[in-house]
Amino acid sequence: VFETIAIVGATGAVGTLIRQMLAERDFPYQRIKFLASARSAGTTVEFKGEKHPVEELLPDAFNDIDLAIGSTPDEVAAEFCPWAVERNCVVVDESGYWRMDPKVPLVVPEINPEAALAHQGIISSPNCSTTQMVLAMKPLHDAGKIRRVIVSTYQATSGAGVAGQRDLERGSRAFLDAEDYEYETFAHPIAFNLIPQIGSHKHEGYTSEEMKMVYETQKIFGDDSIKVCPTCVRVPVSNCHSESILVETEKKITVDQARELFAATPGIKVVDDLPSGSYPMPKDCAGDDATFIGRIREDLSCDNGLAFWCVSDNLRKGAATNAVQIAELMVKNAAAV
Ligand code: 2RA
Repeated sequence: VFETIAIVGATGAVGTLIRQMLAERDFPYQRIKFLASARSAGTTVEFKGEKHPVEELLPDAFNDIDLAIGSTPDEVAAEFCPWAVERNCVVVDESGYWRMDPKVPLVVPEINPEAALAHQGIISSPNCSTTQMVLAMKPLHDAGKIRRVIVSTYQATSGAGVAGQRDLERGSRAFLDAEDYEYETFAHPIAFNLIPQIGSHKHEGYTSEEMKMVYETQKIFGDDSIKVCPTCVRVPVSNCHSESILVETEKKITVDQARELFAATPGIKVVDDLPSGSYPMPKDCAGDDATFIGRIREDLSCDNGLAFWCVSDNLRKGAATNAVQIAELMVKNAAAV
């Protein structure tokens, strides 16, 4: 339905996954373009077994593009999305820049697909730590209305890009060899350490990453009464964010009910058998589009509380997969008009 599509930021880690997914999922299009910064323009990328030129991200590149999927730094998205919209190109944007703009829907297709219909040219995909949490919250909210969430994240270095992963690998080697290592990405060593700060100070002692989890959750559910208290921590894991989540609901949900509700939710896989040591771990979830849930139990500290553990590949459902799913939704919506 969209004749010409484009990937903006086609050479980055998420852009590379988006390319793979469009090919794997047989995304419909007649022409495809790959755009990136001047630094990457002139190089080539692989797509469906062929090499394609990378074009420079300039306003006129959007003249003939109908749908773009963007994964770029915020400041790049701030600039290129209006170029696209002015030229009647719909953008699915993976950056953080537009997410809280009231004119921009923030969409997780399993939760609020209808929000995408009201777009004015830009549709945002949430931050990775939010996406896996809201997906886990969705069936519990539908069944018992969530009042409050307390979440602690264990976020992988891939969330800080390829340089973040490189820092973990090289920093670990240097640590073991008792050598010095200058970190490129992190303000403190990530090897053999935890860093309880992701992003900058944003609001009353909370970081920007933490406040994303508050604001984006309320926007996606369209419900400002859901209270979220997050602590976001960078951990020495290369890929897949993990989250310890406690939810308090208005109506009681038992552990068995919660397990059934999670299992019946598209996009969620339950791995939950403590006696046999079976629960989601980053090493097992990387490369999968699902959000994994385990360690489901009652919160012993309140009446209507549930506690669980949630792991998801932050580059997939937390980024590329959700963006491609939104693009698929746009194709379906356009076909239905
Ligand atoms: C991180 N959530 O993990 C960020 C990436 N968007 O740093």
